[in-house]
Amino acid sequence: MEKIKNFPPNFFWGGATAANQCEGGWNVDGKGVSISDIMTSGTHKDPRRITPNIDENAYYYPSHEAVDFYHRYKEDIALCAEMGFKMFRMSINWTRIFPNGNEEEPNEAGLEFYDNVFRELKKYNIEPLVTIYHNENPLALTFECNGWADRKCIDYYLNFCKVLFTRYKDQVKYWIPFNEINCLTTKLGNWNHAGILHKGTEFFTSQVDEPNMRFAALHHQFVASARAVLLGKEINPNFQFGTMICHITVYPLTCNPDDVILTQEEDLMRNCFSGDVQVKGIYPYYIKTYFKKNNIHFEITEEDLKVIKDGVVDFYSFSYYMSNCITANKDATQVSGNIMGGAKNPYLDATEWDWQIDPKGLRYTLNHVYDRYGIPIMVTENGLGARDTLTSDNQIHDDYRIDYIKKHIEQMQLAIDDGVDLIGYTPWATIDLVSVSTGEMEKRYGFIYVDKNNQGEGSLDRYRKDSFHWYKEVIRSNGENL
Ligand code: BGP
Repeated sequence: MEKIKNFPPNFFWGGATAANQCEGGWNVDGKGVSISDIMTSGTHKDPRRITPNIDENAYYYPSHEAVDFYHRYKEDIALCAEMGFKMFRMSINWTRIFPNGNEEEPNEAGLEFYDNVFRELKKYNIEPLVTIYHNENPLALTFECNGWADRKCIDYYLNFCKVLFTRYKDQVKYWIPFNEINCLTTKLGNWNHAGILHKGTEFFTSQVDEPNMRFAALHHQFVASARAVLLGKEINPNFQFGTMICHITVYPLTCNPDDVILTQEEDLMRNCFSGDVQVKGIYPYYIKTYFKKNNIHFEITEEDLKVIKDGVVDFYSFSYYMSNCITANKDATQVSGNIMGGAKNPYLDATEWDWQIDPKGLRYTLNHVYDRYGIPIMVTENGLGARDTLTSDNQIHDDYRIDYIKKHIEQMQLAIDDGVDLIGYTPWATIDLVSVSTGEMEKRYGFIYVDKNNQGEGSLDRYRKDSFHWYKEVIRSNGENL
């Protein structure tokens, strides 16, 4: 059948990053310590540890140097421009601006760093897409009020937002208040999404769960997000705000109605709940029932509900890496790596980290989301984590990454043809950086290779991968030449 629609002419082709995973410079120019700075390195089998007692000799902390974007942003942005980027997704490290999160006055050196980054992007006509919060909570707020468990954090965050909106009102138009806000619907989100320290433990941990606290933290982030939207629009009515949902697309493993019902529950809780709050401005019926049945209590004021209703976002953005199969059958074979578990899908291949690769699921998801919300959509993360090899003549032949991204772009094209209003694609990641789940450097996602290994050794030199040249042509041809 003939295609009706192609990628629109002003489509935002680009790439994504996050401050804590690429900047490094963790303690320079007045920067404070963030919760990501106290996460040790780890491996697939031995997950990252998180300790507030920084001991440089005992542990390796990947974010302390990361890939040194802090000092190399000019070189990196020039490479993005060479690929033809229209959009660059980045986050602002809260602790560069407010080292402890609670100061009255911001740290000028931190603000200047982002002035410089925006100036550099502007030079090449690259639109910034700024995540205000990407796991960079100030550690001091953990000690002061247990992070987002306390609603005090909302005011600190708003103060941070006010400084950003005022300072960058002419440099930045697109904002994402929280990265993957819905991770707090599972215990996975406990540590790096909310900065909550569990009582009686020396460590932050994602193994201990306290649902009351977790859902309270999520609620505080919803209120903070809505207040940020309202405040931002006062400062510049042209600002556009978006969700950022870690979209875990779910299928019933079989047509057994028990599997179908479970899948629906999972979709509502993991994906729809946060989207419904941020896009529709409501606390949906199913979550109220869930809270009642599971005895979950935390404070929701009338004022909170009003703010949530008024402060809805303008676009829906999400990360898409995989899909999960859900089943009531306890004996079904499970996948080890999929975020939030799930049963093995016999029709799909998986990455080395056992994330099930499902390009068609992206088209399905885009239609699902557009049907539910009917607002513009951006895919703000999608990509393949893989071990790359640097050849003796400094080449990286990552045809597996090209294959992954190509297949996902094909499905985005089909979704656009279906009628979905997709406006941008910023795959993860622009450049190799520190992996969140493992802390490894060698789980690479970038179009740009960085010479650094899991132990933190390497020259930090940048090299163009084969995918770099390929993506450049994709952008040049506006998605025609895949
Ligand atoms: C998302 C995060 C990113 C990124 C990505 C890949 O959840 O928003 O920060 O890291 O996942 O995950 P990982 O690094 O664990 O492979």
